[in-house]
Amino acid sequence: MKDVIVLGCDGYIGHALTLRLLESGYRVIGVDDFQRRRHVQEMESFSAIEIEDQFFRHKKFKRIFGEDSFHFVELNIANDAGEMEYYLNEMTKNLFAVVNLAQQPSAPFSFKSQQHAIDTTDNNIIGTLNVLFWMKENAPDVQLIQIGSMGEYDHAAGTDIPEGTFNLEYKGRLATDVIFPRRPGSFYHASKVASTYHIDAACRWWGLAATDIMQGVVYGNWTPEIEKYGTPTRLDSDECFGTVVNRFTVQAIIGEPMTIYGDGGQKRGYLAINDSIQCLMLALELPPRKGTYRTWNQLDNTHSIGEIVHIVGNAAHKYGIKTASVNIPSPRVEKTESFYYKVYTEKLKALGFRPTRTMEQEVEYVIQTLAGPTVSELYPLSNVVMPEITWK
Ligand code: USQ
Repeated sequence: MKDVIVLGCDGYIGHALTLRLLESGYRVIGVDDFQRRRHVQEMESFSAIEIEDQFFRHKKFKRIFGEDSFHFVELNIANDAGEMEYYLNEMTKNLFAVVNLAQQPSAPFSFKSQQHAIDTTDNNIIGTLNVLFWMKENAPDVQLIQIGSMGEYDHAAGTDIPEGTFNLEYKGRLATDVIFPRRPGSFYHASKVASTYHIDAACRWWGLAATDIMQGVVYGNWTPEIEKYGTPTRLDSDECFGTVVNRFTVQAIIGEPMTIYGDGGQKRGYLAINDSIQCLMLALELPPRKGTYRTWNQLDNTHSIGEIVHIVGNAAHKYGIKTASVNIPSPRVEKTESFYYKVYTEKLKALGFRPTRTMEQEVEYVIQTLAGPTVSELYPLSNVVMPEITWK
């Protein structure tokens, strides 16, 4: 049995990935400090789709997949490198890969205060450094998979966006495999840029192998394992942890207008959670050679915010839900008029990636899961519809 360490196993993607790994026969060493649960509480919000208590979840994994299939340690990887080293060495038997999802993932949360910017930076950058140093000493031959962000690039720069690296011609000479210029959209995204450089360097200096994924905005809740075992991942809708499709879907269900920031012309890349997991599994099962830093853009489609309002609206109307939208000044510093946006996504396709879920399907799945007699339990989420955190 192969071991995979999932750092951040209790998060939105971490939980869905852990289930897929267990279902695929891997032994999972899960690490989390439950900060996502605490941060959503700090936003005075809750997951619209009810999730299990963490300890109940872990017992369930063991019951379904076997006592030795899943092991968990509660730990913050940025705060305690010593403890992390001790537990990871104790718990792993036949390590195959390390997946680092133990990151503070919200751009607005990183702007909540100076301390939030510092905590995001510490958590994400120091956490990643601790993982790299642990791997150098203890697991130099296994792959690191890390999720970076499409927001490391300037979305509105007006150029095509290649896959992480590109060939740069300057004064008639060609530099190959150069890291494509970054211009992060928030303190959170800046922490991801730092990790890009740290991971690339660790591959060059120490011979590690890594896949650093530039992922778009993830949405939805369906995976075959979530459905089969009735163990959903979280679905947030507050201004920090609700990504825009999930936020609009919940807003539609509770009868609030969809909050379009600015003109709504801003484009982003999007991906259903099942397809995010599909891509992570491709990275895992087709590792790069030792000493290789590999990066790709991970998204299925690009949309403007205005298009997403239509997609959510059309899906909601099928269930008799009337929707509305409101344009409010963007709390972020971002271009919200329509702009040129072309992202290359050839590498994943070459590895066999085929999207399985459309945005419409995911919105309908969430509506089917949430709409009904108990929808009134979601009404308190009306309090987290309007954004209050600004970039300025
Ligand atoms: N937006 C609205 N209305 C809302 C919420 C968001 O118009 O109520 C707009 C934002 O202005 C932004 C776009 O939707 O232009 C996406 O915002 P988001 O909150 O869904 O996503 P973002 O802050 O970009 O971050 C999310 C994840 C992050 C990941 C990133 C990928 O939280 O972890 O790295 O998506 S990317 O967007 O490509 O940078």
